[in-house]
Amino acid sequence: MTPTPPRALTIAGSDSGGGAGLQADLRTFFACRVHGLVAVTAVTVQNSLAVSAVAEIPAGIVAAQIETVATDIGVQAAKTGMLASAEIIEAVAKACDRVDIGQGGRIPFVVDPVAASMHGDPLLHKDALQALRSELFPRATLVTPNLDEVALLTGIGVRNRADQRDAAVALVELGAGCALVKGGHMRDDPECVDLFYDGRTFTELPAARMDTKHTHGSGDTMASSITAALARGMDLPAAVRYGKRFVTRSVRAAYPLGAGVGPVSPMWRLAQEDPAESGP
Ligand code: PXL
Repeated sequence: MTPTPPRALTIAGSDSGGGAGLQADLRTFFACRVHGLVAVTAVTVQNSLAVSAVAEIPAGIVAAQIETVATDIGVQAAKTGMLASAEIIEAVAKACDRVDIGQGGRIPFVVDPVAASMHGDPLLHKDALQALRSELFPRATLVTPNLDEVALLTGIGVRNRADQRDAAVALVELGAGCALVKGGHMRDDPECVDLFYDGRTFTELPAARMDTKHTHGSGDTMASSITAALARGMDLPAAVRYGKRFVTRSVRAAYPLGAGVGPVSPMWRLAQEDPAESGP
C-alpha cells in the first residue's frame, strides 16, 4: 500500500489571484512533498494590482477546520498566514492548544505575522496586533516577520544588520521560541540576508538580491517551505536553511501575471514533468 505522506496545515487567507496566501502555501507544500491541509481564515478579492475586498470566515469555523483535520488526518507541522482579526487569532490559539500545536505541544508551529499585502492593503485589523503578540507569539516555534511587520510588532525600524539582531532579540522576548527576521525589504543591501535567532545564537542566511518586481507570495512561500520541512522531520535550523533555498529558487522562477506584481512560483519552471503526459 502507498504510505501516508507527512501532513502540513496552513491557517491562512485565500488570494483569488492564486499568487499568495493559502494558494501559495498549498503549492509550496506540494512542491516540498507534503500533503497540505487548510483552515481558511478569510477570502480576499484580489488581482495582481490590489486587494479590493475581504470577507472574514467566522472564528468558530476557522477553529473547527483546525480541529477536524488535526484529529482525523493528523498534522506534523502548522503555520499561520493572514488571520484578519483578534477574534480569529484567539480562536486559532485555543484550537491549537486543543490539538497540541505550538510551543508546549508536540507539533511545530510557524507564525508568519502577515499584516498587509505588498501593495499596502491591510490584511490584519490594527487592533489585532496585540492579540498576535499575546496569543500567538508564546505558542510560536518560529516567527517569520518582514521588516514592516517587525516595525509594527516591536517598534524597531531596521536599517542595518545590527538593527536586525536587536529586532530578533525583541521578538524572542515577546515569547516566540525562535525568530527569522527577513531582510528582503532592506533595499540598499546588495544581498538579501535573513537572520535566524534561536534565543542564543544568530545565523545569517544570505542570498544574492534578484532584480525582479515579481515577488508576490514570497513571505508565504518561505514560511510554508519551512513548515513542510518541519513536517518531514527536519530540525528547525535545517528547516530554515531549506526554506531559504526554496524561496530563493522560487523567486528566480517568478513570472509576470496581469498588469501588476506576479507570484514567486515553486512550480511553474521547477516542475519537470506533466503528470498526465508521463509516467505510468
Ligand atoms: O503575502 C501575504 C499574503 C498572505 N495572505 C493573503 C494575501 C497576501 C498578500 O497579498 O493576499 C491572502
